[in-house]
Amino acid sequence: MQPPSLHPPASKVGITLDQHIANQMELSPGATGHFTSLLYQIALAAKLVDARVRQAGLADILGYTGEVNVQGEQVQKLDEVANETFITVLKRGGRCCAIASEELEDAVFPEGTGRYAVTMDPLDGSSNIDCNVSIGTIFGVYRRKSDHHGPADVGDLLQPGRDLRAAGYVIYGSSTMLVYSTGKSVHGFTLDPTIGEFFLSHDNIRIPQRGSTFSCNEGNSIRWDESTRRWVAYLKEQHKETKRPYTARYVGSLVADAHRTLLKGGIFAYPADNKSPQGKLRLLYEANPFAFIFEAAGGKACDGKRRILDIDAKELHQRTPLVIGSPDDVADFERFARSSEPGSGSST
Ligand code: P6P
Repeated sequence: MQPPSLHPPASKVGITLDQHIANQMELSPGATGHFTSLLYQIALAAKLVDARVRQAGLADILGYTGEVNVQGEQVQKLDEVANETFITVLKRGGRCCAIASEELEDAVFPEGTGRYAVTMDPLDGSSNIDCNVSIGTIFGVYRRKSDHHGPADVGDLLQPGRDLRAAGYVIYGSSTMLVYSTGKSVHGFTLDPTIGEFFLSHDNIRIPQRGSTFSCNEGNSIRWDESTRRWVAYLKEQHKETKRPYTARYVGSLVADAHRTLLKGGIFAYPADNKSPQGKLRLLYEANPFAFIFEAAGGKACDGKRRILDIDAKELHQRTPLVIGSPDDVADFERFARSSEPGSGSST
């Protein structure tokens, strides 16, 4: 008996990412194709990075360069490869006027009249690279604010998350997936490495109203405030109607933890603590893109008190506490956070 063909007949071929993006453009009256072209470039860069991630163990690009990035973290070679790949592709594409990257202290302003600004973490979770844990790319796309006949400036990047035009991430895991949203819905595409094409595999992702998993680094609990500790203790209590006790899942790679939470429901939290009073994660290229995606999938995203997408961005590498997940689960977190406010008096 013949094994099933790896390449089904054309009639069975799924929807490619490029086709999906083109279809979305057709739904946008007056679209010029610039935004579509930018998304194609991001997908191309993702494929190029995927190829390098898959080779990393063999091509001796694991390990440290000895450099230290703006975060004060050891830069892994794969970080540099990913950063350079996205910047090169975006520059050549001509649709991007400004780029903020976790790997660069200052913004990059490609020449030309690009109408979009991109914020990105080119390879998030890179400390996990050499132990083969899933890592990822995170990106956000804004419309340019400055006059496109003149030079772009950092104001094109320092926009609130609610003004994002699109956001997405790539997870380089057991398979490589690109998940993106233009605000109304969220779609996932899985890479077929045999032909280098992303195919629609998760159409219109919706997060469950409530989950049964929580994801946070409890190793930090000694540094949390009392309300955060009480929130985790609450999740560990026995209470069938609210699916407690919850299961704990924490990879330590934001893209992996967020992706699981998006698909299965529950909550991911990287709260503030007395070592990182502003939180650890970055607003522009980690929190905002995921907040945009989670809200488009019916979820919620806050810093404990404020909606992430409403936080004003004052600097490129600004940190924020991040709580994302199912709406009921994020509401529980906010209830505990409010209980710590002076005069709250509320019992939780
Ligand atoms: P911790 C990875 O370094 C990262 O930036 C995110 O991907 C991840 O969510 C977080 O840091 C993990 O931080 O302190 O738990 O190791």
